[in-house]
Amino acid sequence: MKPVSHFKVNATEKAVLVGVAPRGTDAAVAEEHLDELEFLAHTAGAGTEKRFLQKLEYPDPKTYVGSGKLSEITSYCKASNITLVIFDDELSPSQIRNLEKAFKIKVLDRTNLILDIFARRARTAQAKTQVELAQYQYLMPRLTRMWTHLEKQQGGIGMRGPGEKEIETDRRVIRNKINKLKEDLRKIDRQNFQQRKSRGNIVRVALVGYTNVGKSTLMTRLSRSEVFAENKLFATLDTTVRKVVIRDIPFLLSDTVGFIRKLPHHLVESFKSTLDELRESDIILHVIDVSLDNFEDHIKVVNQTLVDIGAADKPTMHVFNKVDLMRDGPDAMHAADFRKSWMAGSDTPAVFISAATGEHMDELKEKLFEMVRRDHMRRYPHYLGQG
Ligand SMILES: Nc1nc2c(ncn2[C@@H]2O[C@H](COP(=O)(O)OP(=O)(O)OP(=O)(O)O)[C@@H](O)[C@H]2O)c(=O)[nH]1
Ligand SMILES: [Mg+2]
Repeated sequence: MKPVSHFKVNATEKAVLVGVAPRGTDAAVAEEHLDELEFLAHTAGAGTEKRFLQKLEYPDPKTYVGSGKLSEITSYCKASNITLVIFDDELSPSQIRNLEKAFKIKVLDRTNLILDIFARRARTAQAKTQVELAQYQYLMPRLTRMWTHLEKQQGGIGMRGPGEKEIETDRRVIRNKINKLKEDLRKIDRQNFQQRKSRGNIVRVALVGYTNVGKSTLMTRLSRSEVFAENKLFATLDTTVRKVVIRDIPFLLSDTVGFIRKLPHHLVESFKSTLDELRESDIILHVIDVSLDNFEDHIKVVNQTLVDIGAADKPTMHVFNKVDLMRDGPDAMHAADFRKSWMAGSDTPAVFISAATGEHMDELKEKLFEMVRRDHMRRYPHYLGQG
């Protein structure tokens, strides 16, 4: 049994997006959140036709949006042959049920969309196992719905809905599957732990940041070897580690999965071993796409995620990337001002670079060298490096 086949996004899918924003939310911010949801939908392969945004303090517990909005969306979907409705939050099992009843087409929530992208992106056994675990954990409380779906698809003899017995059997199958995946992950963990131990006492630097900010592009530039980069969300899921030498000091540089707001908690849990690399690193290079209007929100999301996974409070450098996109016009002025005020207002070292063009890479290397050297000297007090 494959976990999310019912939720998969097809290339021909015509989708609408639905979000709620508490009253008082800046309209531009609310739109940015839907922009991101649209980018996720495109990454998963769906075309998006329209977005619906409702101002609500909290999503409605029964139907996410209010009844007026619900009928507006229903009529639009019918009139425009929409096949999929995507919501910007994780929906409860009963919300999904109610919404599907109202729309009579497929409903997908943010978590499911992200899981779908992760499932496509996973390459190594570790990433595949981690995604599959998160998928089954998401599926477990939504099992009733899956059965109803299956019946509909198979013509639904009797159309009575599933018997409790069948759901129980299915729950048991999934519970066993979850245990098996956890056991597989423990094995992979042990191997990784041994591998990390055998690397010796070398300084470890981790690239972290919001998804699509340019971590892999920077990794390629620093390590002079190709690392997969793409203008899609979550291009990287697996951790890549490369040995880099600046002047005469070697260190290990790792590139790993990017963060996003409302990262599904099942994913964070099941990606524990991937995130070990971050937890165990000595220095963090926090990469930021400074060309985005909302990059300061992204910084907050990343910092909070680092706290959540227990990887905060490490020596950190802010790497403001993609400055090449801000070179002209008012943007350039803004960039210069911003740079000045940021440097004055923050204790964290910062550089402004373009990983794509290589601008200011020397400055980055210089500052990184100093950070690595400090750590290296602590480990090897008698080491006589230059610098
Ligand atoms: N203009 C410009 N584009 C860049 C720069 N750095 C990266 N990009 C582009 O931004 C996109 C994302 O780059 P990646 O290196 O894949 O980003 P990432 O942070 O590894 O993304 P995920 O692995 O998906 O989280 C790609 O299309 C890159 O070519 C830059 O300095 N300037
Ligand atoms: Mg990447």
